[in-house]
Amino acid sequence: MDKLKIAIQKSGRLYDDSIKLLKDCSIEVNIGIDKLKTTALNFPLEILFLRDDDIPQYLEDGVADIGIVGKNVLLEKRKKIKIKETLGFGKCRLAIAIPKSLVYKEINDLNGKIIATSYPFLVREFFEKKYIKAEIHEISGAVEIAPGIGLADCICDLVSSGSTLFMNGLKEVETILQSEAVLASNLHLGKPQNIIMKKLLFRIRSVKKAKNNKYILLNVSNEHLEKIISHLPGIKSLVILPLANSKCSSVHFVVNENDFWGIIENLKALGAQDILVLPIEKIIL
Ligand code: PRT
Ligand code: ZN
Repeated sequence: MDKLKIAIQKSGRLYDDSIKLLKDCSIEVNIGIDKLKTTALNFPLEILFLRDDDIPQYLEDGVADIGIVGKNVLLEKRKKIKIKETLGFGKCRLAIAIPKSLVYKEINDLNGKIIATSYPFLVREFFEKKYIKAEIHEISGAVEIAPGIGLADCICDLVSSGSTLFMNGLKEVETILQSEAVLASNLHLGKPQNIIMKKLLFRIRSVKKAKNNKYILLNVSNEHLEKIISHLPGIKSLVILPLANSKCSSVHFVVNENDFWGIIENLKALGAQDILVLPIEKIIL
């Protein structure tokens, strides 16, 4: 049977969320001890476990058909592959940081500096765009200690909470890239692989959409019903049902996570009662 080969990180920050994404898509995976590759039990998918830095090359070469990798790695490696979907996890930013004690007014302050990074291509590209002339030192790990040991004046590295920079006496001054995990694909997928990828993308999008939404059920006395409805503009899938108590109705709708608290506070003030908030597993569009 035709299968789609997906590359995911063998271990590290993207591993758990990548496995969870497959699980949320109802794809069952048995992970053995050697963990080099495995086959999904109920979907035509073969899973290859690789170092994240190697995934773009394997995608370009067609060793894997699709892969989950940080946008930062994907853009740094400059392989001929295509981003199919952003995945909403592994969020971080690629940022330039300098010692806290230094005064920083503008980007020109970076002229003539030595910068340590594991992302030489993205840093060079950024400096060229900004007409900055700086010396780039490529190093592969523990970039944050470079200024402290006199290896560089400043660094460019991934930041999420900012605590690594803080602990090393550094401050963020420029953001080069906002990054998150993406699903990328080989440019020349075979027809069967393309069909399977589309099925997988359909599931991923349904899971993503569901994560950003909540299902709300509330009760309201009929005298407040009009007002409640008028405060739900643009809400799709609005359902109004009579209750056994004929003076009250039940109102059901789906709301985006970002609008959730604002809408609920308003509705409560307008007389909504017994508000139930339910997570949605999938939204099939
Ligand atoms: O072994 P392999 O090569 O596969 O893994 P790796 O060690 O190269 O990568 P890994 O697992 O550390 O990161 C994988 C991906 O996770 C990265 O390519 C990013 O896309 C994403 N990601 C998200 C991060 C971070 N957040 C992150 N904070 N990757 C690294 N960091 C590091 C950063 O380099 C710095 O050392 O965490 C530190 C900063 O974190 P804060 O929270 O202190 O700011
Ligand atoms: Zn890596």
